[in-house]
Amino acid sequence: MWYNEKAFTSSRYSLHVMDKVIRKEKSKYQTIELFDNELFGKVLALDGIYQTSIKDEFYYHEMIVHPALKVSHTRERVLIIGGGDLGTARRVLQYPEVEHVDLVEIDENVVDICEKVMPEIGGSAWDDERLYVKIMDGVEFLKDPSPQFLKYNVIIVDGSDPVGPAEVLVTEEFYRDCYNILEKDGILITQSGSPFSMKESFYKNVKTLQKVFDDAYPYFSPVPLYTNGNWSYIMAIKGMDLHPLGLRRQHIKTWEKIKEKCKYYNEQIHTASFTLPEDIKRDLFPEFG
Ligand code: SPD
Repeated sequence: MWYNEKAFTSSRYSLHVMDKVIRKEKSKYQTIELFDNELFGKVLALDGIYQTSIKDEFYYHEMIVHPALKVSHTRERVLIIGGGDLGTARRVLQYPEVEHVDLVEIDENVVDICEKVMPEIGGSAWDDERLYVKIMDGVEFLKDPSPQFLKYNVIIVDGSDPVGPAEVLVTEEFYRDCYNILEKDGILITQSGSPFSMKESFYKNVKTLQKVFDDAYPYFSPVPLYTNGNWSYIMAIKGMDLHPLGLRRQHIKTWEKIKEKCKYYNEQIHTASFTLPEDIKRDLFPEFG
């Protein structure tokens, strides 16, 4: 039996299902499916779209976390929107300077299934006392801060693809709310889909972030589970003192330790990932020539 990804583009990526679909359930928000594949191990799909797998998750999770945490000046407080498998949280919590992480996931069932069926993705994050998992809509969370609400140094938006239900996570209003709860010199990272098959939404996303933030830089990496070549992310910066290729002297020691835990990410990958392909440079950054 083969699983056909229900991609919204005109290409589909099929994966062989070993034995049978391990779990399939409809939550209040989406259809959650888990199956085993020879190459990827356990694979999680939401509404028919692959999200993550045991064997390749490090490509995506290392790239959505380390570029921000490496260049940020301060990293005490981090907000993750989405990311119910805890793969993003696990990487954030590798930094000893991180004191508090709020993870806001809309779908309780995703967290529950991931904890029971693929706990390896979140690893030690499941028991880390610095992590606070809140089951609620990320958009609502930003609108209704608690009285003790403190601002964040880094926000990571680890949602589904920026089309359909997750479209609210790429609006100007959502990004303004994010900007307002970031500290000065704060960083937001979002995954922004395939720069090839989701080009239109990717371009729009970059432009919206450039408008709301003081600067925004796309970057790229391969994710074997995701279709159509490279995957894109955007780093948006509040304030004028940060640059995606910077590393503060006081963070060098931490970085040396983090590096040992990575399987994909390193300094060279970091620098190379911000290199713009010619078409994107021409379309989005013509001033760079
Ligand atoms: N094409 C699917 C992109 C999904 C991105 N988010 C995945 C969540 C993994 N933590």
